[in-house]
Amino acid sequence: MALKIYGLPRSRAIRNMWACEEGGVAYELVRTSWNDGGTKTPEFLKLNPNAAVPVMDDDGFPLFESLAINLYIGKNKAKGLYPTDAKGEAKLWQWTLWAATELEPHNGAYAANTYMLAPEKRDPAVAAAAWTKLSKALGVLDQHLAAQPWMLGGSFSLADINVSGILLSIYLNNADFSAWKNTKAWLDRCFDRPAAKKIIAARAAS
Ligand SMILES: N[C@@H](CCC(=O)N[C@@H](CS)C(=O)NCC(=O)O)C(=O)O
Repeated sequence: MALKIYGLPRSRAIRNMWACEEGGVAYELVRTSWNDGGTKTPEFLKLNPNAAVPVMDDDGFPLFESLAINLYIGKNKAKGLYPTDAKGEAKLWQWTLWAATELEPHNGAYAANTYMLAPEKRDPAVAAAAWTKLSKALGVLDQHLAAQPWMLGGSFSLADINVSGILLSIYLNNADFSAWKNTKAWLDRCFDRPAAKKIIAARAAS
């Protein structure tokens, strides 16, 4: 049975779709929205009591949190995305947790108050404060990427998906990354990959 991903291409489920596409993993996207009560049904809440997408169901094994799902897919299902040595694995965890804590909250606040919320609900001051905090993290990322083309060194890995996947939405909505040349070039490289183009097309079509 194909691995099931509950969510929509215009949600964090896109990170899991990307990992599956990159790693040659067969999956079924079970289209589920939080806007129509889809995440509040008793069946859904058994899979994810947080009433949020994505959630994965691998033949009866449920897992929530988009980046944890990617770590599971990368380690157990995908080909060529997960480091084969303990130190590489630790660096993947480091960057994944960094992305979840240092990027995700500021990225979300910036996106919500720049283009996601209805115009009358956006607060430019919150957007500006979020961008300032995001800038600090982007500076760290830029310095890291000055020395190597991909997050873990010479080749693309799950770390690239987990970090760049968080920035995908603001990238597609014209956030200005010009102050971070290495990061901008890396984002261009990440999102120009065939698997990334496929999920970006699915997002645009949805
Ligand atoms: N930390 C969670 C966040 C999940 C999340 O907030 N998902 C959004 C869609 S991208 C959602 O389902 N929100 C439910 C709601 O707003 O009611 C993850 O990365 O999976």
